[in-house]
Amino acid sequence: MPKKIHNLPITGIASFAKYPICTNLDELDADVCVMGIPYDQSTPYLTGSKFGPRRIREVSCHYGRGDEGFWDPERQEQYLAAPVRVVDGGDVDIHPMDFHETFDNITETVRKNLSKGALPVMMGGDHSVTYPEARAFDQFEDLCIVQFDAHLDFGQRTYTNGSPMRLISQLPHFKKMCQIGMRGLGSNTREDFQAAYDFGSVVIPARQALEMGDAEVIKKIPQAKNYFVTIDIDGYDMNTAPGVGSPSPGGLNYVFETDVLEGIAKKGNVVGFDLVEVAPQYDPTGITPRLGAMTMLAFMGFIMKEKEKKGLLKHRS
Ligand SMILES: [Mn+2]
Repeated sequence: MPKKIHNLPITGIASFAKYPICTNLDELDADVCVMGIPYDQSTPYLTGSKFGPRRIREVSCHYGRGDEGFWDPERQEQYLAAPVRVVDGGDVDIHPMDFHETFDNITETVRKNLSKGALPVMMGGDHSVTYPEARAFDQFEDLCIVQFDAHLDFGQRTYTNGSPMRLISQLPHFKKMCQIGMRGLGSNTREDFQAAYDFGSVVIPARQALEMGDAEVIKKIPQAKNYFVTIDIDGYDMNTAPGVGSPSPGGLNYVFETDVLEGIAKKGNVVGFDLVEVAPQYDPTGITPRLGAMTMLAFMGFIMKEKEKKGLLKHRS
């Protein structure tokens, strides 16, 4: 009998959730490709989210289950089990000074994932990276972007981490938008909010979202064929996500947010998502990258469950 491999979280190379590594994207053959974007040059104040991907990878090793996937005792479902195939595609190449080159690398990398039929799951990095990611989805019709965030990110300082949603609203392939979790001080100006409303964005502030509950929030998200989701970790309350550049009290919680993510996966075809703004050095407890890793795994599970039901997995059992 072959010797049992224990594969503890502490052993091996720290790929995302210990999934196999495939950094040559020409050879990519998976349902999901997780990649890092260690970039925080667009952060005007508290930088550090460039360390997010490495730290998320490290803590995610705790949840390495491989082909067995995860049993969810609340939903009574097995998630991310074989034949679902997940790989860690490494990181987008970052130019240390020329952000245009970095942004082009991001767009090209997401395009490559899509051309290989893999769901791109990108780990920021600061929130500016969502704009170059979003550029890559121009092949999709009836596309809605859903954002979880404390901040509207509709600012006018172009290419900062406070402006990606405004830039995305100017992309011709995004006609629908929903923004969940906005609150409190330091968010965008009244004019920025007006610009989002004028675009037609459905804005659901944090308190309202929590009072409505997940079912009502899911209903308010515009119906679309395809969804691209951007999860800023600071949409969560700062007591569960202190490791961010702009922490905010009065935020969302894990149960609510993952329930809404599940609802989005059921509502339409999720074509990709990112999780951004984890800045580990502000959080000595390490709960922020952990919350990031678990949110990513949960959403990947919900998306793949829907693909499984529709017979859309690449490798059927
Ligand atoms: Mn943001």
